[in-house]
Amino acid sequence: MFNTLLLDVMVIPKDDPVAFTFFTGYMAMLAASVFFFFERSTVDDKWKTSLLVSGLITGIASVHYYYMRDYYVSTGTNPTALRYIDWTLTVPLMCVEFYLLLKPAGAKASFMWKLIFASVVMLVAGYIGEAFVPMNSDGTAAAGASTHSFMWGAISTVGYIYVLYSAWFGEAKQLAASSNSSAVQSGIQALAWFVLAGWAIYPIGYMCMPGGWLNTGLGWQPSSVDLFYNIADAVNKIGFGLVVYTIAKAESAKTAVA
Ligand SMILES: *C/C=C(C)/C=C/C=C(C)/C=C/C1=C(C)CCCC1(C)C
Repeated sequence: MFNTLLLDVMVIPKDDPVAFTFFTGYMAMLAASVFFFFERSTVDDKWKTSLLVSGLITGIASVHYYYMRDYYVSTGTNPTALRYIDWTLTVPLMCVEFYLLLKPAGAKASFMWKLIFASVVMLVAGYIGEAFVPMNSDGTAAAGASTHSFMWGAISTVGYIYVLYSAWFGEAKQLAASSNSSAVQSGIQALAWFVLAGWAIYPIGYMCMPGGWLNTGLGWQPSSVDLFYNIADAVNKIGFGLVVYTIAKAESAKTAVA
């Protein structure tokens, strides 16, 4: 009886950075949610929804990480489906954050829906590219794998470029420019950097899978897909939330003085 119990204990290999980042990501994002939820009471009413969404993003991710770390540690394979379910919920919420921040500057719901649509295209194409890549039974890339991952990766990138363009030059940028708050302007600029530098980590991970360029070209292991995704998730989800928090705090301090 004792033995069966022991079998349920998960073993984290001490030289497995993927497992380490699954556990660290889980804990860090859980802590971030607690932080955002509690800090909500310290900002003006109009910022409370933004902080709620920040906490939801890290909260949803941390629950997924709870399951993904178990999945990874017990099977040694990539939890692709859980990963994309997580993203399909959290990335549209990041688009909602853009909208909430820019609403006082005149952002319309259509602005939000366009961003959400682009992000869903990005994720659905990425999922097809990753989950249905032709593989041999020994886990190596089968014929057509490179074409498959390139084609779906390219479609996904179109969605990504739309969000990137909006943040740097398009609608998001223009709305921020018409905002009379310098906190909102610099905040949107910071989010634009996250979309450029932080989100760019994901395609790097994607290219490590069998058939991907970094896998066939540099021989990078498929397990490093998750290493890149785990690092990127913690940076982007907590970072996005902190930018929103900083804006909310700065703006609330202004009204406190006025
Ligand atoms: C919290 C999760 C976030 C911010 C996830 C972002 C994911 C991406 C920006 C993924 C992008 C991809 C491409 C641009 C091409 C290859 C396939 C993807 C889905 C990895």
